[in-house]
Amino acid sequence: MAQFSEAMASSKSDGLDSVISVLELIKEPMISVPQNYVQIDQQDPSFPVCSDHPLPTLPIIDFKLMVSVDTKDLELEKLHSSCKEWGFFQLVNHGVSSSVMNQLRHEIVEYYSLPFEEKRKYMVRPNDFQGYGNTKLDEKLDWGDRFFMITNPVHHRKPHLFPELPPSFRNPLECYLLELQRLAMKLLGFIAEALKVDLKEIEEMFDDGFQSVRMTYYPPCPQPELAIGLRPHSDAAGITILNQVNGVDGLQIKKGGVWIPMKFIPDALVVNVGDILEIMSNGVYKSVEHRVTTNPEKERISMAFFVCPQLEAEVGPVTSLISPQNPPLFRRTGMEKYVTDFFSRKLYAKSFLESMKIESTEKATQLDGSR
Ligand SMILES: O=C(O)CCC(=O)C(=O)O
Repeated sequence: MAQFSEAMASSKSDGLDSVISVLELIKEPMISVPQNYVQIDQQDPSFPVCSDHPLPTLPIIDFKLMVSVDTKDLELEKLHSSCKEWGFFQLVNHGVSSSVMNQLRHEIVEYYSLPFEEKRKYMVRPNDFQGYGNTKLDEKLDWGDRFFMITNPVHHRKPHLFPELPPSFRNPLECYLLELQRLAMKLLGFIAEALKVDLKEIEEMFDDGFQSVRMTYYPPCPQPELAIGLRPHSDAAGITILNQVNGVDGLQIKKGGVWIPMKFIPDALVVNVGDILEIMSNGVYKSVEHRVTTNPEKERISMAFFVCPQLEAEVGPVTSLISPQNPPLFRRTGMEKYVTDFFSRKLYAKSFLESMKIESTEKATQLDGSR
């Protein structure tokens, strides 16, 4: 565990000067975004907005239909094809208490309206990456104030973050996380069924697993065509459950080389396949690149919950999916090393998953041998 903590501590931000708040920045009237926020990727087209091309809609999975004997098989098929073809779906009738969700929404808005001096207490500290702020990943910055923290195992919680949140925020957040953890375990069970792999193997890996949350506030942006709320990336997790807290759109998913905007469905949660599930399914399911655009008028608030295996688990293709006809596409590695390696890299597209591919390792070994 020490190796994990030390490596994580030295892996990211090098001091408070690299942590910036966009909310603070926009307190001064602004008509153009500062140069270090200009980073829109012009290469991949967005889906054309015109009546000839109706917007492709993200699959919708109804949790109620999945738990009902009469409708389960059909919904499982839909789940399987959504994870294969989209890597994303909207989950309705998920059963997460609406009072907990409403309370949480209210408290997140309250949190972001706290004076900067209050939020400063939770700021990302030197040589860390957990906490509040817009951490500098490279010379360019995303247009959003994030708050990232590890929430499970509980002894990995930073004493100045989760435990120090105002109780009015901390308590509904704790209830929400417990509900999401239960929901995640059920979803992973259905995913195991859909993939036809041993349910126990998946349950044992993810039970009381490594979990984290990223809450993000994307303020209105004076030049949305130039800045990006969150740069393109896939998630390192098993699955991610995203709550679009204030219902403002902005999430886009890359499919067939085109960015497709996702339409908000009230009370739905968005679930996506992460890199670990792509690895475990040996590439059957896809972790898909996504990004968040900015909006000239409205702020967007989201909370992503990342569900991963236990730190003691081994990440790799599920053995029952491997055969001479279907050889492993990804390397196996301990979860602790996986997390450390992930946090020591830049968040960029699917670069981390690429590094896990057997092909690339072999190529690297061959290259090393030829030096
Ligand atoms: O804010 C969003 O909608 C997406 C958040 C996300 O992708 C992340 O936090 O990794």
